[in-house]
Amino acid sequence: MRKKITVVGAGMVGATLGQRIAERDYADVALVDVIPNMPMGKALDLLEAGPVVGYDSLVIGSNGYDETAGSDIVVITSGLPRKPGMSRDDLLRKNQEIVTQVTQEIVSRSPNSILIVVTNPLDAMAQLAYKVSGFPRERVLGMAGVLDTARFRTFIAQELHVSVRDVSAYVLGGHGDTMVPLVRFTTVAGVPVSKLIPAERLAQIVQRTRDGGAEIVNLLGSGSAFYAPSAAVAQMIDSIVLDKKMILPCAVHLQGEYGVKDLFVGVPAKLGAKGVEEVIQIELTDEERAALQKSVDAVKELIGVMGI
Ligand code: TXD
Repeated sequence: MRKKITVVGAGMVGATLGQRIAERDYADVALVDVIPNMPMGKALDLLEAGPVVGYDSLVIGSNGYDETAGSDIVVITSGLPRKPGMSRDDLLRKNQEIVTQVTQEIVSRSPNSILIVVTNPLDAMAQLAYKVSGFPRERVLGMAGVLDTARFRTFIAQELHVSVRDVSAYVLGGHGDTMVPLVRFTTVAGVPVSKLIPAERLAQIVQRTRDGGAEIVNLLGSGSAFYAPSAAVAQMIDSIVLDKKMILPCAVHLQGEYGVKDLFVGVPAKLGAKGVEEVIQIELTDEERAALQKSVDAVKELIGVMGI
């Protein structure tokens, strides 16, 4: 039987992800949103693209959760954008409410699903979904690292005029400001990037990667990035649905790895049919360890505000 993938939040990331999944033709898709009829409209539009593109994926939209029952994978993108006058903490609490409610609805109908959290602040929302769902850590993860490394890889490929496929990069830590790019493990066709790009220039590229989300927000004028984020989630889903066992940077519940306990932090993880099948541990330098600690502290602070 075809797999079933639910995407909660049929906004920019959610709907684009729905399209990417449908086009892969390996799963049916359910799109859920609170805006009346909107997910039904997007789902029907995607379904009607099937004959032209050549996929048979069934795509359904809903304002409720009955259609999501028995999902194999559920992606949570639902959330609010920050509005004028809203503090970071107000937004955090609002998204806490949304992600809590969504997770409860999902868990009651798809108790064996794998949850992939996308809503920001990413690491804190993943922790919340983990706590609310009661799922084992194998089945709750957050998307951020694949996007951050994709940005890093793009800029390196541009700098060196090489294929993006030849650039592999590692990013640890939280999403955004506290991200820890591991330049030591970043290579171009196997050659360490530090041998190809001068340190000063590399530092600029790292900074641009850190600010990657803001750069897009400023250009768009309203809303935030969605093509690269949805592509990143789709790659994680590929590895799970096709049991590819790719090692991808994801937010994972650490249980002692990297010296961190009971906290979601971005680390390289092996993704397969069971979800997170292994957390890959690499030796860090003191400097990298200190940078990771900053990430850990930032996530802890948000969790403190949420009171979970
Ligand atoms: O790297 C990453 N993790 C990220 C995270 C990359 C890109 C976007 N990132 C975050 O994902 C972003 O900061 C937001 O928190 C989410 C979704 O971003 P998107 O750009 O798709 O936002 P939209 O277009 O506003 O879509 C959110 C949808 C919107 O249609 C709302 O009506 C819906 O979520 N929404 C809900 N759906 C279901 N249930 C509830 N309660 C709900 N509340 C809002």
